Amino acid sequence: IEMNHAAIESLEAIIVDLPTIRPHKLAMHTMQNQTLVILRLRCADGIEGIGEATTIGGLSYGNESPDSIKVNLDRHFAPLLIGQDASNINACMQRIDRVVKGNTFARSAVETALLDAQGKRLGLPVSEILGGRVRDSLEVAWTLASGDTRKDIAEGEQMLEARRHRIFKLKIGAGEVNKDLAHVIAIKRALGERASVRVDVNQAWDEAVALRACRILGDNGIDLIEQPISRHNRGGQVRLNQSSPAPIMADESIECVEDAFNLARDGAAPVFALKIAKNGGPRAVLRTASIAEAAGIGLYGGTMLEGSVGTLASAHAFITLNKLAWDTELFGPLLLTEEIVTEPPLYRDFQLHVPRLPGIGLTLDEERLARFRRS
Ligand code: MUC
Ligand code: MG
Repeated sequence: IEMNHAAIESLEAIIVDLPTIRPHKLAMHTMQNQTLVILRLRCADGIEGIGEATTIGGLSYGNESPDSIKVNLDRHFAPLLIGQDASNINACMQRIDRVVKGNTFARSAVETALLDAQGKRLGLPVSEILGGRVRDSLEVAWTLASGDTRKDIAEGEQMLEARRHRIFKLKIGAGEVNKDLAHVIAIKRALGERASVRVDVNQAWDEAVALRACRILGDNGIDLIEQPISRHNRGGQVRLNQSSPAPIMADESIECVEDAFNLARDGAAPVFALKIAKNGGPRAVLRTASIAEAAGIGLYGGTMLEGSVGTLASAHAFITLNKLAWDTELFGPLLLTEEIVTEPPLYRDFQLHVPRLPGIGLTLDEERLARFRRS
């Protein structure tokens, strides 16, 4: 029997609570802080891979919560992986596929940790393990979500001035629709042609409201409308896609790679938000990107507001893509006031710069991790 030098020895899932710079208001939840799940995957060759599974607002966004992610990693994923060869990522992920349904967030943490470990083992960045990067940095949007029009305009102006962001996404849908539209139009008027202004409705409208609202948004210079109606109303998404003057982006509609295929087949959206957590990891999200590319659908690099680990894991996948027509929103670490890695990701001149270091290129700061982990 051949020696398995990279046998997986342990998986440790750690819940981390971090403060945010301000409340972040979404249609279904207002974030007062952010909770990350950090995965440490230790191998017999002394290599440790790290991954992250992070969602928004407990169970208010998706099917997995930080608590369920940790329990499922500990009880269901770990026994499947311990003793397996960490250097064979295909074999490890296929072993999970055979037993585990859904749970793409937890799966993404595992796939990220395996890629990080393999990168460290071979001395290569994750982007190179994924076939090679075609760029070193990504344009990053910022979300204006203070809940206050004047504060949002001031924040947008500050970001333009600091050359940090020139694409802004507004989170609407929680309020009365006419008020929301007035909020968006006021921000677009203030920022004008200096910025791309987009909205994310997080499924809050019904089809009738969306038919009218999308027209008004498009007529007022809004560049992109993200997930205006429920992921369950596929017919409505197809109809809206035919009537809206501004392009519609699918976000919640994609909970797995198969959803992406079905949306593409139905002609439900001309733009897809790519999220590693909703597809099952950096490799899985590239399968959704391939479906989109084959269907002529534009790509956008999305986020679940992950910390540095999930953000750079996403970035390593996105920098391998030929074209991100709608850029990215990989700003998660900038929403947090504290870091749990030694060298935070670098944001400069509207871009996130992706390090050429082995793995995802991050080292956990043990002292900070100990301080912010949930006991
Ligand atoms: C979402 O729905 O896209 C991404 C950016 C942000 O502010 O919220 C998220 C989630
Ligand atoms: Mg969204």
